[in-house]
Amino acid sequence: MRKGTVWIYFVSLSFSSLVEIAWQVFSGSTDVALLTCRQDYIYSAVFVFQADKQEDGGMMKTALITGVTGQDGSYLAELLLDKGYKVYGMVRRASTETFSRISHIKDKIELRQADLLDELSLIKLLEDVQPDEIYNLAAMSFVPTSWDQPILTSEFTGTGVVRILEAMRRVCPKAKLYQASSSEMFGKVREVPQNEDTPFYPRSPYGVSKAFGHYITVNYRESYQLFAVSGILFNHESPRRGMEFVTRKVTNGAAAIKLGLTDELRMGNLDARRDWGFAGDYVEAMWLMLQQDTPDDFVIATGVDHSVRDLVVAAFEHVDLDWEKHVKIDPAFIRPAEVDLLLGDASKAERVLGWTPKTDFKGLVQMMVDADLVRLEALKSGRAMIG
Ligand code: G4F
Repeated sequence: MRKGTVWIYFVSLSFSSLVEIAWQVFSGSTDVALLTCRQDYIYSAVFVFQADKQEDGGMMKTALITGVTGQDGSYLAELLLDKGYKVYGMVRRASTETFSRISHIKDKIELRQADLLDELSLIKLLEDVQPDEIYNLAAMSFVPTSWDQPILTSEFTGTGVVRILEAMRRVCPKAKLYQASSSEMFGKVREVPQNEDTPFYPRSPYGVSKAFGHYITVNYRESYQLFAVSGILFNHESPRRGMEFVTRKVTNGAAAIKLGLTDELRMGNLDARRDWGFAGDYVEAMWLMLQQDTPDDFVIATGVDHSVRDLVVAAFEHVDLDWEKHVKIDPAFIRPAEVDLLLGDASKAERVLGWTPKTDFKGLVQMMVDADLVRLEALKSGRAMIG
């Protein structure tokens, strides 16, 4: 449904005025819904529909983001607001929900409660919001936790996708849906680098659940002709990354040691290799996927891999510390099954979407260490801390 304002005018019109209005309607400069006639004049109730417009004169689009409080959700909400979207964020009614990442834009977006575990809540949400674009970013996203809570992970990260697709099919089949798929689906990789045709071999309940979410998105696209796409994003990080993920753990650790707040950083497997990019760059690719004429899936990556050890070296070097004096290996952080190497080939995204990453590995690590230094310095000196 189009969004906008309906203006109602009661006027008497001559025949020539009526012709003028009719011309405007057919030329698309306005929408007039109803005219009624009486005697030799035409007494008209004119319903004029004025569609919401963006600053550039285009139609204002409505987007719904699930997982809006997360790293990607917050960057995507900023991007869509900049582009003139009306942005709705779906939040769960959970006592652990944190709003710190969107506190700076909370007045500009509308938060609505619904839950990927509750189909009816999703149907009601889509009926209320009538989105043009849906970005399904919500998931249980920390890989180690998926071994502790495999069933809950499969409900949120896997079955949750079919719930939102089913709600979209019933309520707004003309909307466009972005599904956040993950390079974790490649797991024990079948080829290097990985592209859209590389077979999956997930190595965790999280990866298995994401593979289900990916395939059900493709299946609904092919079965019901929905505009539903899957973005296979490789690891993407930022100063808003959760502390449990390896990049943030390392940048926060290096900053804390530099400031004398601690002396040690306990780590797991330093040999694992990842293709790390900046989350702010990657949300642009999500948006571009929904601006295409035909739905398709894309790998989003930098095409450069580094080891966890490289990450540690880069972070500690940035604050002039010798990492070997501070980093200890702790078996508690070794996973039951490891993904040794992820390296993406995003050439299709470059060719079709015109997307390339803007931030390299060194720039990303330095940005994150610097942000942690600022935050921890404020904490150390007793000033208020957010994030
Ligand atoms: O930062 P991580 O926890 O990310 P992981 O497992 O690659 O998953 C992330 O990226 C995926 C995209 O490929 C997303 F789908 C997913 O939601 C998440 O965002 O771990 C990266 C690597 C692993 O090999 C891990 O074993 O770092 C290794 N590592 C070594 N020591 C550690 C640690 N990881 C964590 N979290 N903590 C450590 O102490």
